[in-house]
Amino acid sequence: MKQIKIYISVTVVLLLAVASKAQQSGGGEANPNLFTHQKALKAFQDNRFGLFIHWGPVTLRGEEISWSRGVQIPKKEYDNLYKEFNPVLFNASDWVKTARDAGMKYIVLTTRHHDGFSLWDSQYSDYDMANTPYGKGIVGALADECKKQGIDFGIYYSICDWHHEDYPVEYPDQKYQFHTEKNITDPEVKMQMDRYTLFMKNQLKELIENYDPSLIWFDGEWEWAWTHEMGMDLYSYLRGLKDDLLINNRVDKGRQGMEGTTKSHIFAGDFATPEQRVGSFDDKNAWETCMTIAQQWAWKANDKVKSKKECIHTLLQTVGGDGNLLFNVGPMADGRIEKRQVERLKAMGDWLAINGEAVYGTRGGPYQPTSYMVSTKKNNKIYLHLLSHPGKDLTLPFPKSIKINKAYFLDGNAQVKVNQDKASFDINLPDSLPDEIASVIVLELNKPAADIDVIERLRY
Ligand code: JFZ
Repeated sequence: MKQIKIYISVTVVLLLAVASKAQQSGGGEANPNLFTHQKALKAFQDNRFGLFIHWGPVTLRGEEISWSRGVQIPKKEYDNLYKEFNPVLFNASDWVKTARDAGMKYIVLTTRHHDGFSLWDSQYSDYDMANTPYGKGIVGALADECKKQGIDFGIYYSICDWHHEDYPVEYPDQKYQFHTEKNITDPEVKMQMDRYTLFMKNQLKELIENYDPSLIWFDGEWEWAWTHEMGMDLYSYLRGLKDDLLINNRVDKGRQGMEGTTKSHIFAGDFATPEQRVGSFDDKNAWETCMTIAQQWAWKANDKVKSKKECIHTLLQTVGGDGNLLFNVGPMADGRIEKRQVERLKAMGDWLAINGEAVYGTRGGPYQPTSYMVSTKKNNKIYLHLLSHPGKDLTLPFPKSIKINKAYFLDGNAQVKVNQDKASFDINLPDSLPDEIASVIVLELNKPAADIDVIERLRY
């Protein structure tokens, strides 16, 4: 009997190990024992909402960061913009306050985008903030201010660098066309990439040691010069420097296009990165949608800002699908974030000030998101986020083994009447909801909501 018990518990432990491995790939196939740091991942997921910041000398022209180099702006002109970059109105505390007022819990800054310009004073590059008229880096000030105001700080770092002499792809121009013929087994390219990888590691070590980021957000991994082996190697190098770092899946080659999910767990990375779209419901693999508040990543004059409704619904569709939202602004060349964008973010923060309980620290589900309703859960509660009025009666499938003790609107606490039947419940809704953009109904249960399986869109 005792032996059987041991046998069973060993099997359970093994199954758990296999399950957790399947859940988070961490270091990829080259590092089978390097799992995602679970505590860091939980803190990241609990945050749910962060500010992405795309910024650099290109904002002087209002064109897209990196992609306009050699297209809208001649290359030589682009590469010299930093000599005019003097953001005298940059104020780290204002940026962090903007994020906090929006209800955001973390910030990710483009410390170096594909154009290769470093926003800090880097000892490994002269193409950096220290050599602008402004004369000093801005990453440290932002990192310090984040710490002060209780916001997690992350750094975006592009793997491709279309400016660096050792990086063998220069885009967009003809050299790029030429180099697509080549590959990294070419001895000359191999040597360049070895030097370039060392450069990246040096810069990343510098960033980690000086600014202590909680996450690194890679990008630009899709070009041929970057390989699966290099990705896994970089991942394990960074975890070696700081074990509780979180690293997105763009460190390696496993990303499926703009959908952003990881193809297979042979690839390194701690979370998936859908871009400019809300990711599909997934409560097994961590993910974070990145999206612009307007059209462009970097600042552009009169860029069309998303409506308040679009902004809030995007956040709720994301958390309802069990993901994070990294919402992007591009500050102006003088260092300020545009007033229209600050105001829009504040509107999100105002909604969260009332309804934040239904967002922070929750997980998506149990209901699969629909256009009019998403759901989140935490402890003994389910939160139904109504994105439009679903009609007089809201009827939803529900496990009969769980009892709904009480239901009420999070905004104002008005109780709503619930009739629970065998495998469903019915809520009688008032003619108008407390908030026309999104109203949250709390269901208090007699059991933890985490135990409820995902409820497919069967009857609603
Ligand atoms: C990438 C960046 O290029 C972009 O500037 C921004 O930083 C975003 C978060 O990440 O997005 C991409 C990457 C590749 C393509 C388009 C956008 N592409 O190949 O068309």
